[in-house]
Amino acid sequence: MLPELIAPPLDKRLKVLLVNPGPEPAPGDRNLPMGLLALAATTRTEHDVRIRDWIYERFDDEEFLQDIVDEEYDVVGLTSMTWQIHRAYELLEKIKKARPEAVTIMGGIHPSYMPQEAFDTGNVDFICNGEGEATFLEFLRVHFSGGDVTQVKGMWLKDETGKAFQTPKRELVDLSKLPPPARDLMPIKPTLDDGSPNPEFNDMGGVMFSRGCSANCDFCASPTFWRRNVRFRTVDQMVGEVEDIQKTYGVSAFGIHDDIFTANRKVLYEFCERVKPLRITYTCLARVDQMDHEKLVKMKESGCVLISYGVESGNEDILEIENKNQKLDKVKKIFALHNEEKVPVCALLIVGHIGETVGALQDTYDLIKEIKPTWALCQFMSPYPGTALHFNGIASRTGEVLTWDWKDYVHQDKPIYVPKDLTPELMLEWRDKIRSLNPPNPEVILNEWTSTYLWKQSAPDYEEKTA
Ligand code: B12
Ligand code: SF4
Repeated sequence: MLPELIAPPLDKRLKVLLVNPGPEPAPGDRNLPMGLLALAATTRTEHDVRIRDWIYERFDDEEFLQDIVDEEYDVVGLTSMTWQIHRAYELLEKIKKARPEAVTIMGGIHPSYMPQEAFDTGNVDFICNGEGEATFLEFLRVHFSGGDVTQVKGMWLKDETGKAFQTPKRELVDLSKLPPPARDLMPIKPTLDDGSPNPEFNDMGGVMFSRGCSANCDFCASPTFWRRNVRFRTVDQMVGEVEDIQKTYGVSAFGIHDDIFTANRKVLYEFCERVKPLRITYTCLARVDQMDHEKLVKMKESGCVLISYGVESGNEDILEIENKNQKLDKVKKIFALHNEEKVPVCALLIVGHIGETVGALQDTYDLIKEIKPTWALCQFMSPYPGTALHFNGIASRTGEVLTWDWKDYVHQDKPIYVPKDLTPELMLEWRDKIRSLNPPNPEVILNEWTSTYLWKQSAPDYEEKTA
């Protein structure tokens, strides 16, 4: 299944707990923790794995800790993006106190880039650096057989003084060799207490068919994390997962979370052809330079009801400074195609670009008025770990970073980074001005990623399709 690992399987199954610590990214916003589900799928081939997810369970910390003690887990692993990290550290402190015998390991984008910060909490034993499937399985084999973990590629370890050091990078895995994500381990009950169907089951339609993006935008962590290497699962795997979700959970609305779902024409067309008879609806992300009329029509015919594009800014100089490699003519062309074909389209925008001026913000405003997206989502630029903005120090050189307290990175309700020619007040004013171009429906804007509301609105035959 995976490339050969440096140690043989253990002769016992470990008890492994994988945790999504929360908090919720925005009120009511939930998404399957796809990294943990992928990790659990390979790990359970050798160990007993359970997933706990605060976002879905809202567990009481005391009950959660008591369960860890009662179940006597050997390993507790937490995932974390930057906006979750304060909650992850809080939980880890409690876990270490409640069950010091358990090995604690972190993974995900934040600890991969901020290992020293994580080790300095005193509650993190090991960190998985980057893609987890092969690294975690190999780590468990080596550590629990008393082997030398410095030989395990893809790890952050700490020396006797507590200083973080990394083992060599691990080769990325062949996605066609991985089992489907372990959705069945999600702690979501099929029905509510009153016996009615649990609406959270709709989230089971969150899927990821590829990893990586070939572009290199300064504000994105994907290029470093996935090394600009775009890998797809096979179309058999993609369609099989769709069918399985439909059959098991009765869900026919899918959110495809790949960085650029349209990157491979052959894979895309085969997928479209094969899902057409399944009568699903789906949303996805793409780049305008990875889209054209033929792709759009095929996608529409196969059930695509929304595509979101990183439009980012209406000023080409800004796009160039930040390595977006995107031309406004192409943006205009693709949005016109969407409006012609009546496929809803979302423009993802950022306020507070490097070098942004009021004039450049006006350009963005004018662009949105011209291209008429179904709606525009507008966020503040933030120097997330893993982005060039953070690790190359670009943010600090080109403006002021108002806070490095990761808690402030959760809700995105105020500016975090302010470029030289702007002020926080101007950024708020322009964010609201751009947002005001949206239809006045906050429900749609808040739940863009997961809302079946949107799909119902945009696909008039939705009820019929899913009946
Ligand atoms: C889907 C997604 C979301 C979803 C939810 C994700 C979730 N499941 O909870 C939503 C839409 C909510 C979301 C929101 C945001 N996201 Co987001 N998101 C993604 C996306 C596209 C995919 C995540 C994913 O599932 N990856 C696939 C899995 C396989 O990878 P993974 O989770 O990293 O897991 C692997 C390894 O990390 C490791 N691993 C992970 N956990 C663990 C744990 C252990 C114990 C071990 C051993 C290993 C391990 O093994 C896994 C399998 O290989 C990524 C980009 C990307 N392509 O990864 C951005 C990304 C993670 N998001 C990002 C950002 C910035 C955000 C936002 C802050 C955006 C914003 N500006 O508002 C918001 C959140 C806050 C808010 N206010 O809303 C950044 C993260 C940067 C950072 N340093 O944290 C990314 C990298 C994109 C980017 N532009 O740079 N996001
Ligand atoms: S912002 Fe989008 S296009 Fe740019 S590197 Fe990230 S995923 Fe790729």
